Formats: sequence, C-alpha cells, structure tokens
Amino acid sequence: MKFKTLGQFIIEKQAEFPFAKGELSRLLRDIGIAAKVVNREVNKAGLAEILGPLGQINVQGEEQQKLDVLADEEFISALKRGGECCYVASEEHDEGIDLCADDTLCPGKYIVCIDPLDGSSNIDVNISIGTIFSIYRRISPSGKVQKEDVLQKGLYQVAAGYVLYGSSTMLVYTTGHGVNGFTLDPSIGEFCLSHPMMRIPENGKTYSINQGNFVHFPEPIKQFVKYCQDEDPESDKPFSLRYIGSLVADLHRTMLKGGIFMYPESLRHPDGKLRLMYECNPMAFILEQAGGAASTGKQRILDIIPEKLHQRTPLVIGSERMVQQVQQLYALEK
Ligand code: AHM
Ligand code: MG
Repeated sequence: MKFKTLGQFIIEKQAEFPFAKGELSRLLRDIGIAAKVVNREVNKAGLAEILGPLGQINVQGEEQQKLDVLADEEFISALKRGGECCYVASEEHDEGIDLCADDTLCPGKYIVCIDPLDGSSNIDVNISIGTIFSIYRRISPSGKVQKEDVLQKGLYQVAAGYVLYGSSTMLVYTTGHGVNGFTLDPSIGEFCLSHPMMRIPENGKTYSINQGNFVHFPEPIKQFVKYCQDEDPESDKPFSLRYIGSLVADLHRTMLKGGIFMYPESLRHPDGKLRLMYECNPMAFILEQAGGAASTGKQRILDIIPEKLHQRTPLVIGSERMVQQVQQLYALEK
C-alpha cells in the first residue's frame, strides 16, 4: 500500500517513546474508529431518514439534530469501551460523564472534551460538518474525577484533533509534535496519511467571519474587517471573504491556505459564541502546532483558565501575522 494508515502511524509514533504504555495511542485509535462509524452515518443521512431535528433542545438552547445525538452516543460508547478515558465532557451534555464513577480502580487516566458534531445546522443542506476533540491527562491519581482534572488550561492538552466530514473525510490531530492529516479511503475503510506535518502559511489573503453581525462587532474587529476590504494592490487587497459557518471546515481551509477566522464578542454574544473546551482550545492547539496563532484578541486562547465546561470565548485564529494585526488593534484600544 502506498500510504501509511492512521493505525500504523500511531504505532510508529508510540515506538518513539519507549516508556509510553500505549494508552494515548489506544485512545486515539478508538476515536478514529468511532469517527468512521459517524462518517458512515453522515454519508447516508439523506437516505436513512435520520436527517432533521430530533425535537430536543441541548444545553446551549439549540435544537439537537438526530445526527448530533448519534455522533454523541457513538463517541461516548467508543471511549467507554476503550477503557483509557475516565471522563467525557460533551457539548451535547449539561454535565460531564464520569466513566469511573462506579469503579475506584478505573484505569483510564484521560479526560476527553468533545463536540461530537459541530456545525450541525449545516446537515440539512449537505454542507461539511465536523467532530472536534481535546484530550487531557487527569491530575488526581485515581478515584472520582475532580473539577481541576477537567478544567485545565488548553496549554495542558496532550492531544487534540478534528474530523472533517467533507467532500472527503479527514482526521487531523496533534499530540504536540506537529499536525498530521489523514484522509479516509472508503474503498479500504482506513484513514491514510495524506497531509504529514501540516503548516499554515504565515500570512494569508482570506478572512472568515459572519459579516452579517458587523454592526455588533467590537471596534478592533470592525477596523480589521475594513482593512481586509481596502484596495491595496501591493498587499493584494481587498482580501477574499470565505465563511462556511462550520468551524472545522472554515479552520481546515484556513490552515491549508492561510488566512484568519474570527468569531468575536459582540453585544449579542458578550463572550462570543464558540466554546472554549470543545472548540477553541483544541483548534488553538492544532493551529499553534501548525505554526499559526489563536487569541481572544486580548489573550492567547491556550492560557485561559476555564471556569466552567460550557464556557464561551471570542476567537481570532489563523495565520500568525494576521492574528497579530488583530491583537495590535485591540491593544491600541486600551
Ligand atoms: P454548533 O456547535 O451549535 O454547531 O455551533 C458552532 C458553529 C460553528 O461551527 C461555526 O463556526 C459557528 O457556529 C457559526 O455561527 P454563526 O451561524 O453565528 O455564524
Ligand atoms: Mg459546536
């Protein structure tokens, strides 16, 4: 076979750390398997009549789609079965799920925060959606998982990744040693290494934001958007606007082509819309590992000390130079 599979790659990487017991490798493998099951369901959604709202409202006050529920169940049961994870926090659940609650000898030492199906409002219209995951090592040695085990800074993630259910399905992840991307080959049912050591260009010519909210944007973001729209042949401006409204797809494009994605605070959303633990931290870790940057505009995302699971934060992420420009505009505001 021409390409290395995800399974082979994980084993090979583990061999580079002779003292590692392979638990994280097994956890990543479990997530990869669940992603394939979810991909199968996403692909046949239109056929199987599982498309469309389930009629329940999730903790964020949004209508849950059937596929959200299915993806959530699939990932949680894969993590439970695998035995390496002691606690799952899912965007779909009010409270985290303690997988060790009834078992004081529970061997799992990893905490997984997951958005099982992000961008689900796009399902009905056949636009790319994604799964985002973030992995931490628990701090307390055993027993019931504590608040400090879960609410760790993004800086302490041991791994993070996403799955993009797009025109092809990809799994992209980092363990803090660069970012690698795998494309699902449906003919053999394997993720194959297609994008080794991904790097985001230092600068870009695309900006991504829900510009319909312009009147609500804070001043620095308004200024930056106007800067992107100015005519300047030297820097090839005006820049192109690209916004899918599906975070994984918008950030995957940003990582490959360079550019910036912003979901700022506004009067309507004083802390922005996106969730720190399920969306911003994992994406920040991945983008930083690929050579990019991620900020609230005022602070590095990975430095935020989380206070609650479903916390939201403004997000400015992408090519380092562009993120720095936005940060400078915020700094001038003071
Ligand atoms: P979700 O977690 O409910 O799917 O919402 C998150 C999504 C992101 O994928 C996307 O970046 C954002 O919401 C789009 O929001 P908006 O429609 O306000 O532009
Ligand atoms: Mg989401």
